[in-house]
Amino acid sequence: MTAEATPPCQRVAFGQLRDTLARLFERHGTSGEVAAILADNCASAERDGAHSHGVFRIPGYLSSLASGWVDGRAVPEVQDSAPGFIAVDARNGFAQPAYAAARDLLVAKARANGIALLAIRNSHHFAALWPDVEPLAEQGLVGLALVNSMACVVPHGGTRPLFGTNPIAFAAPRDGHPPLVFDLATSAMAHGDVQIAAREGRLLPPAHGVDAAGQPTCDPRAVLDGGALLPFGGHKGSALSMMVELLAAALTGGHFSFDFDWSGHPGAQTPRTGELIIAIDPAKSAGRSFAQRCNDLVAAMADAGQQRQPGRQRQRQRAQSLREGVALPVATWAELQRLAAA
Ligand code: NDP
Ligand code: PYC
Repeated sequence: MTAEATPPCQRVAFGQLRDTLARLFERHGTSGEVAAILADNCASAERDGAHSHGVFRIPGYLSSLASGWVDGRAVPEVQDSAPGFIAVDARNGFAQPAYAAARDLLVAKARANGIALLAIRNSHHFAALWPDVEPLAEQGLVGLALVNSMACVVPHGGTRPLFGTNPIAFAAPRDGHPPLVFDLATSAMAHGDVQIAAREGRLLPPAHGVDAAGQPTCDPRAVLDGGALLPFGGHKGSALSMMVELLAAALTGGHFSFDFDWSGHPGAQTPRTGELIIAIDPAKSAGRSFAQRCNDLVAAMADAGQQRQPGRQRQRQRAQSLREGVALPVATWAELQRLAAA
């Protein structure tokens, strides 16, 4: 396998990228409101260097929209179920507009009660998860989000794919610093990164995937072509992935990663599942300032020799992109502009 040479890049202002993506989504079947939300999400991922969920995902979004599998004009239905529980039916639309429709209520309930849950069902999440929790921490809340996806991960010791790549994202406020955020797939690798490795002609690290016969492989094409990923960390990642299926699907009323059928919609790529978001107000704690204690922990981790805090690389990339523009391959930017005009 020979790796492709890096293509020539150019810098595009974040706002210009976001506006172009908004036009693109709207031209390809979403409402203006949904287009603005998806565009901001996708441009933010590209800005922060989260390449597996930035503009790389655009063909998948458009293919799903064109197939009729997802409704880009869906208007979510918000149900105020209990003092600490909100349920949203995304009505077969994207998860982010469903979240946007209930976000203020989630924050208000978390502040009033100390904790609140937002259970989104009948939704499509095709994006990075950190945008769903980072803004909560910027408002002083602790945020936790879980989403399940499509069956492409073999449970530990199993023989066929069942779980999704099922990410978990967490954000905590810090005193005088940007929030502490992590966002990780519970599979050994995100499915998007397998696709990028295949496109770029790179091998996967050992013990990440199996081929269609269930044999270990480092060939990303073999993983994509009937093979599967493994959970990260053996039985431990597998248990976390199981938890995500239960909380993001069973608790919300969404589909498990293995029980939606998109075979009638050739071209469908966005998983139709669910998402659970939990917001906690640390001001309700009787302890010292949570945000200060978060700083204490980060300092102790650095003191213990940890060189890189989760989320730090993404924040650095964001700062550079906002200063210099978002780096995009010249051909990719031209294609995005073409699609936005088409
Ligand atoms: P990574 O393994 O790249 O990163 C996981 C986390 O670990 C990040 O918070 C990252 O911080 C941090 N990190 C990475 N390397 C180090 C290090 N050396 N030391 C300390 N911290 C580190 O993420 P994944 O590949 O697992 O996931 C990529 C994206 O894919 C996520 O945004 C996820 O939400 C998305 N995804 C979405 C799915 C969906 O269904 N919508 C399904 C699966 C994945 P930093 O950000 O600063 O690099
Ligand atoms: O990268 O694993 C992934 C993924 C699945 C759905 C959206 N992203």
